[in-house]
Amino acid sequence: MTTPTQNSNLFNAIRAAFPDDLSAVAVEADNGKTYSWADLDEQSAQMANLLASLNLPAGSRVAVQVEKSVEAMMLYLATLRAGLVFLPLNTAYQSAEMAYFIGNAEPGVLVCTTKNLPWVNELAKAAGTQHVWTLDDNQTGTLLELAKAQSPVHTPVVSASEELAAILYTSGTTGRSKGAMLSHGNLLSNAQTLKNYWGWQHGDVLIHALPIFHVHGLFVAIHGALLNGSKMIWLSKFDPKVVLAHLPKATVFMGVPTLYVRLLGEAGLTREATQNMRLFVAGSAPLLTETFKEWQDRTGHTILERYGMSETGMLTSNPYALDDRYAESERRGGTVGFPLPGVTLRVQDDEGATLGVDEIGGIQVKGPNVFQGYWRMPEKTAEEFTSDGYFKTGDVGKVDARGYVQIVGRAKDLIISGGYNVYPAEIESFMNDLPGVAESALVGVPHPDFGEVGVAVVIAKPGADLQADALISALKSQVANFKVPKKCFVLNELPRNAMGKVQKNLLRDQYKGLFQV
Ligand code: MLC
Ligand code: AMP
Repeated sequence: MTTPTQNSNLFNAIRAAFPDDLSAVAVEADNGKTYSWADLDEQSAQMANLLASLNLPAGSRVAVQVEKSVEAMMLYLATLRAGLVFLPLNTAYQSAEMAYFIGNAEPGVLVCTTKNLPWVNELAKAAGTQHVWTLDDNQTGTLLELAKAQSPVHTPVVSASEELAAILYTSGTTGRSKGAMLSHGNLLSNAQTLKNYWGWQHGDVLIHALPIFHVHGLFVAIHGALLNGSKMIWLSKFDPKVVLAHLPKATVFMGVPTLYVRLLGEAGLTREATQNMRLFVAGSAPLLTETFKEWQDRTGHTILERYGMSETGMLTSNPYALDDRYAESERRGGTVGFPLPGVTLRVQDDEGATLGVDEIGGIQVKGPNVFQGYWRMPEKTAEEFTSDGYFKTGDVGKVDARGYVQIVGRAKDLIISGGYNVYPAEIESFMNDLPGVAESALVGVPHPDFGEVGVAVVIAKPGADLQADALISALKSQVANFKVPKKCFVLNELPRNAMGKVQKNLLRDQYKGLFQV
């Protein structure tokens, strides 16, 4: 790696955007606490000094599985400052899932809740992790106790643009989860692009209602507000009534489609309630055109839908204002808009031929936001790139004559439920290991709240008496709750084609009406 001539540490750019008045409120949390810009600076400096005091090798991972809190966000900033690699983990992951992540990432530091400490300690021991700290969502834990003793002044480590800032685990269609390695340059370029494209402006206030262990809440939302020196209204959990109550004080809201569906369920969602708002952004899963239209009717606002993924950050976006690269630039429901400035996007067929207008194929992308590869998986990384350097997203779509990108499906066997990804292969492997199960299949079917949910079909071993409820209970103790199938059916056999492949399309068709109202 070359010696960096300038400091591309993402935190530097974030810190440079802090307002001159550091005593102003940066975060207003729903527990009644407020944090000034000076608080963010000094407390993240203390945590960064604590991390630095460990003298960990460059590139060490800081794995974090904690409830959402402002302190958890400061730990992210501290990790950037210290030049280490942030590795956020969904709080829903259970010990069996965590064992894989910890074993694979071999973090130098692990931060968990006090409640999980006993089993996390065991995992840390097995992975050779020396430092295990706790952080709870009530401003307690050993991390904060240790950080308090540190200096509130810290100069960010000099980082090259290609040095790693974060690893986000994203499951594979087959096999285990892969850690997508994101560099300071990946994250910063994407954040700056979005700041301009979405017209972030002085006085903006963001309602932050998403979890902070995935791209949407951690990068798109937090970077957006911080790089604009904007205040955040920090909600530890999404509650439509609480969001409604904060709308008059805010200008920007970001959510997965389920959040919009739930807000639409509130009678208080009116033009009046949203009149102070400048921008509603949706993404992480398809936004139904009904939701898009109903939102327009009820509030007068047009949701801006964008598309992205862990490996790439944001790739496309409907326009905020006129996009002079295109003749028409309105926000169109059912599309994910145009490739963001700096992103090159093309659609190819299975033979590698680039397709034309309205032709459906695999979406491939290139740009400064595209990740550095999968952690310790060079072969998997190579498989996901074309010979001319495009990343294969696994999404299927088309580009219309006006330049709008539309996603029509996924080549990857993936269910997106309420914005969380569920990989059938992973759940099927857990189900196949349950006593009495011969084989199983998981398919995604439409759901009015979560967009899509998993439905399981299970075949018993000869002589075994399987009960659907018992299977669901058994799964609940092994995998994150959002991955548990919402329904399970015990059948005599799985539908297969002449090649012996399970015909999931037939199962999807059979169960598509299960949750429809
Ligand atoms: C919760 N449950 C879910 C679920 N969330 N089931 C399916 N899918 C989900 N997403 C279930 C739980 O298992 C539980 O069931 C019951 O619902 C109540 O749990 P809860 O924790 O109280 O749920 P709730 O707080 O209502 O959460 C729903 C939600 C949450 C929509 C607010 O799922 C959420 O925050 N989703 C956002 C995910 C996100 O940020 N994605 C961005 C990924 S980044 P039981 O049976 O156990 O009681 C990405 C890239 C990009 O994709 O482009 O942005
Ligand atoms: P993740 O692995 O969590 O980063 O999820 C990324 C995937 O979410 C993408 O590959 C898409 O399949 C999906 N996705 C994100 N945004 C959208 C969107 N606006 N519409 C449809 N799918 C989306």
